[in-house]
Amino acid sequence: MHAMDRSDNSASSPTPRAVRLADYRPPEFTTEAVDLSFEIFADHTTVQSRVLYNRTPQGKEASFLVLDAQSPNPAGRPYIQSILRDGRALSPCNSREELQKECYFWDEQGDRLYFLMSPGIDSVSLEIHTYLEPQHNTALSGFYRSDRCFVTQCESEGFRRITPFLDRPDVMARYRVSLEGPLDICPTLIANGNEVEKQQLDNGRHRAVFEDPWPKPCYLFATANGEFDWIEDYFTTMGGRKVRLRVYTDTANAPKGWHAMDSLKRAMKWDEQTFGCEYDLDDYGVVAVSRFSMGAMENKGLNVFRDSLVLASPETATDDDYQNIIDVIGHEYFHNYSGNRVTNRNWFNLSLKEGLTVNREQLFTAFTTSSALERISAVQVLRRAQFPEDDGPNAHPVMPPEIRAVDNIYSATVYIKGSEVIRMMKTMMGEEKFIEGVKHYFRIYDGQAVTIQEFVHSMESVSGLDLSGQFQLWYTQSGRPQIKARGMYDPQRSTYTLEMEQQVPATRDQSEKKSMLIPVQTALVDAEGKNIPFTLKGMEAAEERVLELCEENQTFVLEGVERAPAFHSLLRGFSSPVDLDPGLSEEQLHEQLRKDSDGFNRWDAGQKLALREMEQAYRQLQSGASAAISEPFLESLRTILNDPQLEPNLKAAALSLPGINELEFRVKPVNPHILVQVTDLLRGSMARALRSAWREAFEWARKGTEGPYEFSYRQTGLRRIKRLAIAYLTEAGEPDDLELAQKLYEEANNMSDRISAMAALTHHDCRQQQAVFEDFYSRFEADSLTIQKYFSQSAIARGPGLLIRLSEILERPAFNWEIPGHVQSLFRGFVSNYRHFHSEDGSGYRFLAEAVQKECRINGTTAAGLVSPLGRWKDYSESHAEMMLAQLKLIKADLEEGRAKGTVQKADAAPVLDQIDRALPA
Ligand code: HT7
Ligand code: ZN
Repeated sequence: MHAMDRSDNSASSPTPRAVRLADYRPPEFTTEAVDLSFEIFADHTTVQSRVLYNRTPQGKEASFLVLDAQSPNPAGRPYIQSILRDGRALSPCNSREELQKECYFWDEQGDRLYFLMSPGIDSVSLEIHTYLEPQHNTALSGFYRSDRCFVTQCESEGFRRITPFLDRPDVMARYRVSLEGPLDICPTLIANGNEVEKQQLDNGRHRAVFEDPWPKPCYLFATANGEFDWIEDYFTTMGGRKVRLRVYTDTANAPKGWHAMDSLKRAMKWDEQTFGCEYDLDDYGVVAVSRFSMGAMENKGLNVFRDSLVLASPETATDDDYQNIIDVIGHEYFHNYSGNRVTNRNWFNLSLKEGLTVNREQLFTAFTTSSALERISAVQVLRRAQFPEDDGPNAHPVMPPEIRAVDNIYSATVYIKGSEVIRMMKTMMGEEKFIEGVKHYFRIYDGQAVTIQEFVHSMESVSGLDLSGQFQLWYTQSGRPQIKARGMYDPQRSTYTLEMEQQVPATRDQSEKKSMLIPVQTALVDAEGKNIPFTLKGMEAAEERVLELCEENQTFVLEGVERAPAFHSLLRGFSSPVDLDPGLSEEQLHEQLRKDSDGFNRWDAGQKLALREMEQAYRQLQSGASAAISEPFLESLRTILNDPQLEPNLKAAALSLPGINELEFRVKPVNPHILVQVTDLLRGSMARALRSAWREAFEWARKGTEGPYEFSYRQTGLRRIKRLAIAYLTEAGEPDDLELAQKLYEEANNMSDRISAMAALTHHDCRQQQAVFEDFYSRFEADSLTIQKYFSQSAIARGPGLLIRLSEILERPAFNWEIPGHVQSLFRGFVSNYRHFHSEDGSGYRFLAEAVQKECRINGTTAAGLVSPLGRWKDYSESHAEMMLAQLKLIKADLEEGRAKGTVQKADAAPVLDQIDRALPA
C-alpha cells in the first residue's frame, strides 16, 4: 500500500480510495538498520527510533522522503513528540509546500510524514520520539495492552502506529531493540532475535537489548513485555543447532501450553524432513494473548497467538481446538521460510506467503491426521468460506489488482484459494517436482521480497510446465468455473468419451471471463469399485490421469477401456477449485458413494446427493407443495452409519450435511424462511429414520471413548460420532433423550463431550438445558477464553426469545467487547442461526448492525469480520434484501457521522466502509 498516491484520502471521504497494483513502484528510500528504544510505563510508552535512510536508484529525482505515520492514540497526548534530523531538532509545519530542511509535515489524514530531500542529499538520519497509550489501543494494531502484557501486531500496517517508518514489506532491515520497563508489571521483556544485554536499573526498572541478525520487513517486528508464565523445551535442528523453545502465557496457564509445544516440535521436524527447512535462530517464542484480532502472527522468532490457539487442556479445549492448535502452530512456524526468509514485495502479493503457507500447513495436517480427512475438511472450508466470496460483493482474484482497505485482503480467496492454486500445480507436476520447486524457490529468493511471478517461475523451471499463460488466470481472474461433464462408453471401440464444458460466471468485480486451465484428475470405476485402466493419446495405460481442460468445450477420448464403467470419477481429491456437475444419474451417485476408490469423491457423492435432496425440497416448498426426503438417500446414510469398517472420522464427515450456502447458491434469490424449513425437514427425517442406528452409534462411540481423555485420531472420530448422534437423538426433544444429553455433559471428562451435549440442548427450552448452561457459566465465568464457548452455544439456539437472551449475555461482566474472541464467538454463531438472523421482522439484521456500529468504535478489523453476511443482501428475496440493505445504509451513515465527530477512528472505519461500499448498489 505504498509508493502510490493516497493524497486524496481526506476526512470528508472516510472510505479509502483504491491503491492499484499497476501503480506499484519500488521504494525511493530504504534503510539497512533500525534502532528502537521502548520505555514502558504503566499508563504510557515512549519509543525512540533511530534510522539512516538512503536514496535508492528509483528515488534519484525524489524531493521528499515520505514515511508512514498513523496515530494509535484515540485521544490524549500527540503521537509524534519530537524529531531530530542529522542530530538537529525539527519543527512541524502545515503543508508540503511550506517544507524546509528544518521542519517536517505530518499529513495526519493521509498518515504520511514528509521531509524535504534536496537534490544531491542522498541520505538522512532521523531520530523520532513517539508517545503511545497501549491501554487505549483497542484496534490491537501497533503496540497494545492485552491483560497483563504489552504486545505488538504489525502486519500489515501496524508498525507506523509505533514509529513513523517506510511501512512496506519491500524495505528490509536489521533491528536492534532496547526495552526498558518496570520490574513489577513487566518482569519479562522480549523482542525478536537474540538477547545481547540485560541490566537492572534504579527505581525498580530493568532493561534488555535484542538484536535480530536476519533483515526483515517491519511487519515482522515484535515485542512482548509483561507478567508471563512460560514453559520451556529444546529442539535440535538437523544442522545441530540447539533451539530454546518457549511458550509464554499471560495468566497462570502455562501447563496448558504443552500441546502447543509438542505441535511446534513436530512442525519443526516435519519441515526439515519435507522441505529441508531448518530453523535459523537460537530462540523461538510463542506468546499467547487474550486480545488478538486474527488467529496468530509469524513475527520472526517471536510468534504472537490468540490464546485459543495455544492453550489446551481436556477440561477446557475440544478436539477441534486441539487440532486447530497443531495446524496454526504449524502455519506460523512454516512462515519462517514462506513469508519471513522470502517475503512478499507488496500486499497485492499477499497470497505468495499465505497461499503457500496454507498449502504447507495442509500437508502437515494430513500428516498429523489422514489425507482423506484433511482434504474433506479443507474443501468444506473452501466451499463454506471462499465460494461465498466469489458469489458476493467481495469477489476478488487471488492476486487482487487493487486494495481499498488492507485488512480486507486477508480473505479466504487469498489464503485458501491461493493454496488450491498451488495444489493444482502440484497435481500437474507430481509431488516430487513440487517439493523440488518449493526448495528451489526458498534457495533462489532467500532474503528477498518477491512476487507470485517468482514462485511460479521456480515451479516452471523445475517441472518444465508452462504456467505463464492460461494457468496465470487463477491469480488474476476471480470467480469459479462451472464444469459440466458427460461420459459415453463404446464397447465396440473400447473407448470412453468424456465431454466437458466450462463456463466462468461473471463476478461483481469482473464481467468478462476467459476459459481456464483446469486439471481434472480422472478415473473410470467398475461395478466392483475397481479402477479400469485406460490410455490417452497413445500414452501408457493408467488407472488415473490428470486431464487438462482448457477449452470451453473439450472432448477426451479414453482408449483401451476393456469393460463398461459403472461411473466416471472426476476431479478426484478435488483437483481444482470449481463446481462440477459430473453428469451422473442418482443411481450412479449412490454407487459412487458406496464404491469409489477415491475417499474424497466418495464423500462428495454423498454431498451431491444431499444437495439434490435439499434443492428438490426447497423447490417443492417454494411452490406450496409439501416435501419429503427420499428413502434411498436415508437408506444410504443408514448404511454409512452402520458400516463397521468405515473409519469414524470419515463416517462423521459422510454424515455431515453441506453448508447452507451451497444450497443458497442454487436457489437465488433465497427465501430464508424456506431454507429453515428445508434444514428442519432434513434433520427431522434423519433423526426419525435413523433413530435406532443413532442410538447404537452413540453407545458404540461412548464405549470406545471410556477412560481418560486421549487426543488421538481414533478417539476424536468416535467423539465426532457421539456429537452427531446426540444431536439427532435429541432432535424431537423427548425427555429421555434430553436426560441422555445432560448425562453426557455431567459425566464428561473432556470439553468435546460437554460441547456436544450443549449443542444438542441449546435448542430446547427445558430444565436440562438450564442446568447444563448454568453449570457451564458458573464454572468458566472468570475464564475469558473458555466462556467464549458459552457465547457461541447460546447464539445458535433455535428456540424463541433468542435476542432477549443474547442481549442479556452482552450485558454480563463476562462479556467483553474489547476481546475479539468474545464478539466473534457470539455473533458468528448468531449469523449461522438462520431462523433468528433472517427473522421476518428484521430484528436479527438490526441486532447485527448495532453490534457492527459498536465494535467499529473499538476494533475495525473485528467489526469488518461481522458485516459480510449483510453484504450478501442481493442473494435474498425482496423483503429480506430491503431490510438488510437498510441496515447497511444505517451503519454507513453512523460511521460517517462518527468519523466527522471523531468518535470513530479512520483506521477502524475503513475496512467496514470498504465492505459496505462494495455491497451497496452502484
Ligand atoms: N500473517 C498473519 C496476518 C495477521 C493479521 C493481519 C491483519 C490484522 C491482524 C493480523 N494478525 C495476523 C496471520 C497468518 O499467519 O496468516
Ligand atoms: Zn499466514
